[in-house]
Amino acid sequence: MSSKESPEKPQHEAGAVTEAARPELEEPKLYKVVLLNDDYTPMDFVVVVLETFFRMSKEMATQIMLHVHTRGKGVCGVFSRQIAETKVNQVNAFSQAHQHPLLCSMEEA
Ligand code: TYC
Repeated sequence: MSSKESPEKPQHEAGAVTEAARPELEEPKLYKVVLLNDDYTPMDFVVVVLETFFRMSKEMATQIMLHVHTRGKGVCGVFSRQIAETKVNQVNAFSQAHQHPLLCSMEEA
């Protein structure tokens, strides 16, 4: 494509007006960031993780923590791949630094 052309710009050629072919762009995939239950991480620590890394209120963080505690896992949020990877790495590093076995992972949404 020359510097003057763009996919949105109609092409004028010998009186004909045509739309340039515009390749379809795929929607970027989304990923659920998931927290897993374990028997050792203190409930208060999980609430702090949800408040700190997922910007939840204490009330919402407590609800999600109790959901994970009773059901085994729960969704903390849905993000693009890069943001989801960053959240997972931040949470797991924070848990390790505090010597808790809390695990965070991601799944295609
Ligand atoms: N099951 C933990 C306890 O009884 C609390 C907990 C909740 C741990 C959620 C992890 O993702 C988790 N102390």
